[in-house]
Amino acid sequence: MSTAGKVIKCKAAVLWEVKKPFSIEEVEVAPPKAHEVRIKMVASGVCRTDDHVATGSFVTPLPVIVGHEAAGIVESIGEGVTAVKPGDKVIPLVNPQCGKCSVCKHPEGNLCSKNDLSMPRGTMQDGTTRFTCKGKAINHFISTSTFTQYTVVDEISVAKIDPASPLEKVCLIGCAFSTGYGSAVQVAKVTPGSTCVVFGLGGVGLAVVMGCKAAGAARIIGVDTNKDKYAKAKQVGATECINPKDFKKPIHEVLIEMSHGGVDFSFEVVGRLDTMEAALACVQEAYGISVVVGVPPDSQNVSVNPMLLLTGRTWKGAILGGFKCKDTFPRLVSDFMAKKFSLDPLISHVLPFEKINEAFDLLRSGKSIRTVLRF
Ligand code: COD
Ligand code: ZN
Ligand code: ZN
Repeated sequence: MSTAGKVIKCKAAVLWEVKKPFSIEEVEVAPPKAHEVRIKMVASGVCRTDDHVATGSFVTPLPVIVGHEAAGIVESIGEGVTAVKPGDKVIPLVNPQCGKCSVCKHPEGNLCSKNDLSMPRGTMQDGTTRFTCKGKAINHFISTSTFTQYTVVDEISVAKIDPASPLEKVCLIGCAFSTGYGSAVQVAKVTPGSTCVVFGLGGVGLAVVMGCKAAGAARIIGVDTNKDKYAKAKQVGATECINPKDFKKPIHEVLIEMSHGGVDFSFEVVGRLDTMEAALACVQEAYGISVVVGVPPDSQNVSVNPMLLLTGRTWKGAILGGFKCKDTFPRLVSDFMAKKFSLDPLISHVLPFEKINEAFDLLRSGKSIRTVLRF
């Protein structure tokens, strides 16, 4: 029996309060309104940004259904939807692409003015929610909300992908993979034969290494304080790995020496101010490019000597690898299907959706790279 046009009762992980576990509840998911799409979830990765909501360091209206790195199948569509139809495989988009705002029309930049990231409202574009639990409206999260068997997103926040793609893998294209890979190929625009440095070899850092390799970098130096991260980094393309604790000199000086005058590209994928400064200082002074990928601690500033920039360095950053997601995600899925890169190195655990709190324990203890929840 078709569920189109009807309220769907299903299970979702609701975060009622910060610093509390997720609670698996029965929720009601309203049918999609005009220009909206209801999606049956198949797989969702667990990202640190979801945890930042749970700990209270990313503020978005509560109660909420978080989760944003996912893939699923369109269950039904609202009036006027043309981009997808029921049965299509899709990835929900943290960064919508309305196609009309100044950012969408600009060749660079991807933070569409319709995003719910910069000042989260926790709703659909029309300002209302589609989730109800125990008679209470439950908020959406950054245009996606994927820790639920069914979600509703705006048409501008969904990308149709290859019908043959394995959703339990390509869900990572929704965040971790694209964030890292895009930082190398789209934001830094790494060039063949170049020398790159990646600070932080977690899941996102590994995806940066993959991007540097795909772009043809000759040398990819991984920097991490945890030696256990080196084997996997080398497996995906790092040519050498170093530990700042092994040197008396500041790490940027070590890197300048190793590269005979400064590296071509550096990436900060830790989320610390001192590594951001080191990443900027280690690039070649006249043409080096440094990209901030990690989210810095709330309300803290770096202190940088402007001379570092005056000589010619470029300092940049971007959300989700700078990709215009609606245009790019289908292409990334095709590249994955064509075996241009593998997502397996990023997936350390696969768990049933109901074990979501276990997945967060794995993340917090540093035991997982990415856990994929299956529905
Ligand atoms: N020097 C070098 N490495 C260090 C240091 C240090 N001083 N301190 C810690 N590290 C290492 C850790 O050992 C670890 O290996 C790595 O840094 C960090 O990895 P993880 O696993 O904690 O984190 P990731 O890879 O999942 O990524 C987290 C980011 C730090 C990148 C985080 O800020 C983020 O997810 N940013 C993405 C921003 C974005 O675009 N978001 C879009 C929507 S979510
Ligand atoms: Zn836009
Ligand atoms: Zn994320």
